[in-house]
Amino acid sequence: MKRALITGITGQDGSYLADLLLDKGYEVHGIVRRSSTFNTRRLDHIYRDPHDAGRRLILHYGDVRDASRLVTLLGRIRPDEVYHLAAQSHVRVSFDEPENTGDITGMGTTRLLEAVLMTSRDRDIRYYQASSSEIFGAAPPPQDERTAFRPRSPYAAAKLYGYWMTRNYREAYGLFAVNGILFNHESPRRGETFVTRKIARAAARIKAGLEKHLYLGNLDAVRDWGYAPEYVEGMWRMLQLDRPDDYVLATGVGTTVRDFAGHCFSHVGLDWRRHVRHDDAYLRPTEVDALVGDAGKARRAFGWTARTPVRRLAQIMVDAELARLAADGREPGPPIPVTEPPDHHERSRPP
Ligand code: NDP
Ligand code: GDR
Repeated sequence: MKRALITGITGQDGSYLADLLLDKGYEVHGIVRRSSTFNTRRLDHIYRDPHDAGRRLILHYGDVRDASRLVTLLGRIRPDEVYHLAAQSHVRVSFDEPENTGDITGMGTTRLLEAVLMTSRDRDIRYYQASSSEIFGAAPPPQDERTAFRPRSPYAAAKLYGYWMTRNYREAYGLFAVNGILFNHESPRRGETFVTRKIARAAARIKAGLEKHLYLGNLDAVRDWGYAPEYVEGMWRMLQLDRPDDYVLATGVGTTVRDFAGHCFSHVGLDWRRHVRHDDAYLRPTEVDALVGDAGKARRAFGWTARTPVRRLAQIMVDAELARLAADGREPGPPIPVTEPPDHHERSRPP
């Protein structure tokens, strides 16, 4: 039985990847941060009691800021494949917490790569790095593996450092290490403060009469939004190749935030213009105007293509929000605002 270790298993991608690897017969180990409240909600459907002898999902406390713990876990688990997904992954928050983002998203990668190297002496470990289209930043679309990097946020700079460290461990030590340069991918499991989930959730709540307005920042930003379960399949495929390399995963279609809102609201018979309002708080000190990827290299190497068009993605996400409201038995009541982290006023956009 193959054994995989996933950092960031409690996140959107980690939970879909755990589903996929369990389906493929893997024993799946995940690193979970200790928290005063449950942070394993996305794993509830696959969680099995630790006393269940047949379980194949095993969770361990750990943190990518804690190097010795990573070495201990790697030595004990002895995985065949390591998927490094843990990150402070919110671009806007990275402007509020640049140092923390550098520590987790940047240095966390080096700590894990070192732990992999230290414990892989007599065996091959395959390592996946969750790299990001954000490393292209201000470079005009379409972007692919040969596009120059022009990061525009502390998050993007930290991810670019992780990208180069991954390449360096591949070239310096012969580690089977790949960068998956993934463009935005979304799902009903997306964090509530990312724009697609925020819009889908608000459209459903407004339809249900729970809220009236949705506050957003830059509606002109263009992103290449795909469906997350297809992207974790691409991560796995990259680790099954004969040789390690770096690959873009993307749909190739760009959509503005405005049009994504249009797709979500029209799905529930509403006009987004009547409900969306502007709030400067959601603008970023430096914005990435347009990311649209070319995944041709992944298609040629392992036959990967995105299959879910953006309008369908919006419908899937809104339908999931409506189903959540129905399951909660929610009647129209006092509005619960769609919020972002409280310190979002701290930095203003430069003139
Ligand atoms: P999420 O924000 O949903 O998940 C991030 C995960 O990292 C969570 O499990 C979180 O734990 C964990 N984490 C955060 N800090 C630490 C830490 N110090 N130690 C250990 N674990 C930590 O991200 P996604 O699932 O959307 O993305 C997965 C990865 O892919 C990230 O690295 C992201 O930057 C990258 N990426 C994502 C894209 C996307 O469109 N989704 C596109 C390109 C790259 P907790 O649940 O406790 O917060
Ligand atoms: P992004 O995702 O920054 O692309 O990073 P996000 O959904 O946060 O923003 C996308 C675009 O929407 C604009 N926007 C808003 N964004 C948020 N969060 N809230 C708003 O109210 C709002 N209004 C407009 C943003 O300015 C931006 O242009 C995601 C993350 O998953 C990263 O971890 C990953 O690396 C990249 O995708 C690829």
